Amino acid sequence: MSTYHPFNNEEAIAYVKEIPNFFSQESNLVCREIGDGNLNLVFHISDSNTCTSIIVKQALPYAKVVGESWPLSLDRARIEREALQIQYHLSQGLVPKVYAYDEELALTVMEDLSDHVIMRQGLIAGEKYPLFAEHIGDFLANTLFYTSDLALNPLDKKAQSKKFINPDLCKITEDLIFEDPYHISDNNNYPASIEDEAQSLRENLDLHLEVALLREKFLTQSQALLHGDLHTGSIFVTQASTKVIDPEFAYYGPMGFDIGAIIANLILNYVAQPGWNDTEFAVQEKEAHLLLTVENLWKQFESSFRTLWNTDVQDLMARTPGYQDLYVARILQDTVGFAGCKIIRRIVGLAHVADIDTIVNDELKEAAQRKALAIGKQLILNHRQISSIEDLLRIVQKTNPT
Ligand code: SR1
Ligand code: MG
Repeated sequence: MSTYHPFNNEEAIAYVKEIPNFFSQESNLVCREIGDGNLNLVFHISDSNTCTSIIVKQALPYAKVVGESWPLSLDRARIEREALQIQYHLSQGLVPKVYAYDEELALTVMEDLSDHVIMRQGLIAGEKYPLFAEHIGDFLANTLFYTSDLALNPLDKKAQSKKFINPDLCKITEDLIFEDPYHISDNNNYPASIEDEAQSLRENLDLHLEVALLREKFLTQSQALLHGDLHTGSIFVTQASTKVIDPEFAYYGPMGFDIGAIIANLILNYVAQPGWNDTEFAVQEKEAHLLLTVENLWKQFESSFRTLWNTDVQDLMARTPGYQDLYVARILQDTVGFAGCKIIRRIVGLAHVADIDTIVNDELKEAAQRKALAIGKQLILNHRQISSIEDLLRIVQKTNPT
């Protein structure tokens, strides 16, 4: 057994050569470290003779984005791998297949998805993904329903939730999403040009109250096994295929947190459109498509989730008339509130999104930042009054910076 140390390219090649039935000893393996995320090493290894390829992902004992001063548990590699395996099974392959792993080395060997693109990059390039809403709606319905008390008996559910206590990564979310944007914090990161907006986030106590309620849900509601970081950088796409990656933030939490995360990232791309298109017509066309994607995603989730409930619910009390409607209505309200929190953190918090940060024109970039903050605030402030996905869409369309 090897003791933990971060791999270099040669070690990654030597490791995968030993995986049974994958590469032969005669393979001519080429390795590139391609990790561009905040936390891990990612090695892409391919055989130049056969073009077969594989990914080795290894956790670092600290947050790469900040450095060794921010230590992180290596157990997150186990959590990510176990979440991938559960989600692979529940979503019929909408996540990469795990081929091998080593807990001591905190590494997982998995399917290479290089024939896909990261959805955030695709959206920035103006691409559309016709099957995305349906795929992600189904992914969310299946993974959330089948890991909840609706489908698991309470003993199995508690046994499973114990394996996904993920304190270090939850703490990142608790701080970066639910606390820092509303206070002075060294973690915050925004240009001086929007200091007025940041100050108003710090002073708006009505907003703080709603964020405190959402934070409480994140801290206490063990509703289902979440992906935990479901932004458009955690999804690989082609026109025909969708694959969800990187569930290292997985834990038992409120369902709306995952749904809100992906909707927030579609809205962040929506507010960025004037920065990426030359004509008003093109902006409006892209905006309409993104809002339709949000609507279809929620509708697909709701319809699949209700179908699973009607055919496969195990909890007797969940069959009580009216309960399903109340349950779904609360998921929608949580979704809207969490989406608002996720939008705000990407503008004033530590980690941003390329959809907005790489807009070249400074005026258009600032306009996108201000619009995102205005929408984020309205979603949070109104989330407890939301009763349909159309309510959310209206807020997004009608909200402009003051
Ligand atoms: C210190 S990690 C910063 C962010 O990157 C991840 O993707 C999560 O969203 C986290 O909040
Ligand atoms: Mg990630």
